[in-house]
Amino acid sequence: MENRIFNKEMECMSRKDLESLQLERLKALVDYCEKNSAFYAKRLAEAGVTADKIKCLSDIEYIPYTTKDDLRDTYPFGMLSVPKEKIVRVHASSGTTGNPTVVAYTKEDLENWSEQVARLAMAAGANESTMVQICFGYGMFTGALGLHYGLEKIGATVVPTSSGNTEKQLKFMRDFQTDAIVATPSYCMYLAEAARGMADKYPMESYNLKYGILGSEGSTPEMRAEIESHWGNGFFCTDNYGMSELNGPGMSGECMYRDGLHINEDHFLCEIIDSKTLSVLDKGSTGELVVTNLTKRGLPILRYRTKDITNINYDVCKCGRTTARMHKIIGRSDDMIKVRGVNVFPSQVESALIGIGGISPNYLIVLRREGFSDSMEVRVELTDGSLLDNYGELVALQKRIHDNIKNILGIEIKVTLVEPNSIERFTGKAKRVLDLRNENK
Ligand code: DLL
Repeated sequence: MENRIFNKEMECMSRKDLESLQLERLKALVDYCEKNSAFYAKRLAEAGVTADKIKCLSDIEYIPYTTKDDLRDTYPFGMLSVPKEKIVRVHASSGTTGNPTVVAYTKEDLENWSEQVARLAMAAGANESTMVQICFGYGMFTGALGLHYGLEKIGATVVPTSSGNTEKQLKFMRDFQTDAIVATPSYCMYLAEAARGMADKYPMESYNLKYGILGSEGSTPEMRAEIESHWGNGFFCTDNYGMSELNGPGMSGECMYRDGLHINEDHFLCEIIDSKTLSVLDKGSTGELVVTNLTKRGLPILRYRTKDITNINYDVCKCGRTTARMHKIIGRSDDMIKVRGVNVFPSQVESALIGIGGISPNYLIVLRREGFSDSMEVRVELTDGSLLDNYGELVALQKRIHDNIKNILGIEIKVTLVEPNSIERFTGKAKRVLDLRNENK
């Protein structure tokens, strides 16, 4: 894979120059928020912060954190900093109870976003002669359109197949001789497995896939190795991180050396904090990632608590980029799980069970990797064991629970009704998720 850099000036800047650019952008952002955002003007005034108070990067600590709840509480447009007519795109997070988190972009925000994604896509191996199939679902999710415009910016040929329709995906891959795929690691694996299943008709050599720009969910090194060996022919994949609140994909991604995810630091100022004490930790420590989007204007984000756990390495990479690299996501400081690319909170399952007679509030979510895709089973306890003998009633109850949960999460699940008192009880925090996805790997 060739080592090409999309924006050398920004990606290979000296740390001193980068930090002064970040400081300049941070001051401008605080000033902008004071003047244009009713939400932040109030927050900043309460904390006694003005742009003049920011004299060095660590002065960011004067600024209060922003959380997902802030976005939900101000749903849909309470955090906009421009009149609505200046907004040219809106996205929203997947699968949340109550109000989703809505994010909005001005024209300038979209240009910055495409630039951020273009840099990471090139770091991942794409260039103007790449034909790339985007297998993320097009829609309110940021993954597909984010990669789409970033890849077009570098001149790659985008094939917007979206997710699903496996046979068609594979047909296009063979017929177009697609070079690269954009997908979640699990969908990439699923496609590889499906391709192998048809190998008697279409041998693996009929594909030309060279690399995968993967992201939106984590993958262990073992899983990555398995995906690569399933595609074979030297297939190589990189990990890409982002979140809707921070534009979407484009925040960080791996280069060919795969030794951490390069952060677009001229746009994203990162801190690592202790999730319990909320204090900022020393450079190199592991903790919760907090990000300020220095250039976002439609819906600015100051010190956003991502709840994702990682650490940041500031050494210069072998690829020549000077941008810091974050470790692959190690975990979450809350209980969010990602299932087939969708964000799921156990509390959503809980809310789906409320009001249904004949079941107790005890449930267990069991996650498995089945046929290289995630499967989610929800075990729910009956209050009356005799129901187990009444097939008709049991099936009706199961269907009601299934439909309630599916409506809220938007993904297919399996519901299993179990005997009274058969789900483990906890004296402390209940463990509601049994994640078996990396077992036997
Ligand atoms: O998943 C944005 C994205 C799309 C990133 C495509 C990369 C590629 P959300 O749907 O808002 O946005 O989900 C954000 O997903 O807080 C992490 O917990 C998780 N996540 C995203 N990328 C990774 C990754 C998009 N590479 C949430 N590794 C984040 C592990 C990831 N977790």
